Amino acid sequence: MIALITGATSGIGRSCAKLFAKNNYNLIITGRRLERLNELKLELENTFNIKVTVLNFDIRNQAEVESALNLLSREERKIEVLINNAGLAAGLNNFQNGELSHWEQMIDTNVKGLIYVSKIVSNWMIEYNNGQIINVGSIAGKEVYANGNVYCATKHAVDALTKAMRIDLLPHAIRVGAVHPGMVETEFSLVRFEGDTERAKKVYEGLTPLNPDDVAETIFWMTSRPKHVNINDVIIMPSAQATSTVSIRK
Ligand code: NDP
Ligand code: 8X3
Repeated sequence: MIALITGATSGIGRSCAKLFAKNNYNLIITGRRLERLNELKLELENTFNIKVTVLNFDIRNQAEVESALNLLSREERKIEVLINNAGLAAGLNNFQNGELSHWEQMIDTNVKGLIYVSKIVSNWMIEYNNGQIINVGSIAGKEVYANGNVYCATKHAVDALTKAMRIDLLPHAIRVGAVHPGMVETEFSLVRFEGDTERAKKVYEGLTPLNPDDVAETIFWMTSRPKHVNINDVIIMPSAQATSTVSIRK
């Protein structure tokens, strides 16, 4: 069994890599930080008796995505599970003051990157008449919150794409679903606030956020259902968070 996980250098993607490795999947892991990918490969291959293939690319660059995926052997292309996880939020500004470069980065990563990878991998899945795709959306793909504008739009697009892919891939027995988390403590806020650790810490102050393993376990559960069962959609929130903007803090 092979799982391809995008954005495995950190957070939810890294947790998925560990959990799927523990469950005997061979892995294809991707990201821009090559050193982290190689460290993870070494750790997982030494701990579990599995094979890990590292693909180092910027998901925003279609040519890079294509040539990296084309490096995979015929055997490695038999991907059973694709986890479209790579993504980010950049900034938290109202629309009128938003930065175009942030918006482009989010659209190019969260939407276009997901499309580039999925187009290639879904065609391999069609060839083998087998496969499951899990998209990592967000509660921001279900609700819009103040200053979330373009990040929310990209995650609404992930929600729409999940539904569209499920319809189009139905004749090929490819299952498609999404997981939409609320607050998860990863490098997400550090990235969003461009390395401002104090501001990032404040996001999770006074409540217990999800941890990346909580989300990985949900994704693994979705992929370990029997073949006749597809989990279309899961929203997973910290117990202390009711909506994007309503949470209870001590
Ligand atoms: P992290 O910042 O910890 O991880 C993000 C991952 O995405 C990294 O592995 C990063 O790899 C990869 N990535 C980002 N940009 C690119 C790029 N241009 N090319 C290739 N890979 C890229 O955040 P999370 O684990 O929290 O985020 C994972 C997903 O979960 C995202 O889609 C995010 O939107 C979503 N999410 C997160 C929530 C949260 O509160 N944390 C809540 C809801 C959804 P590298 O930098 O090495 O390229
Ligand atoms: C990340 C969760 O609420 O910060 O997708 O948008 S939120």
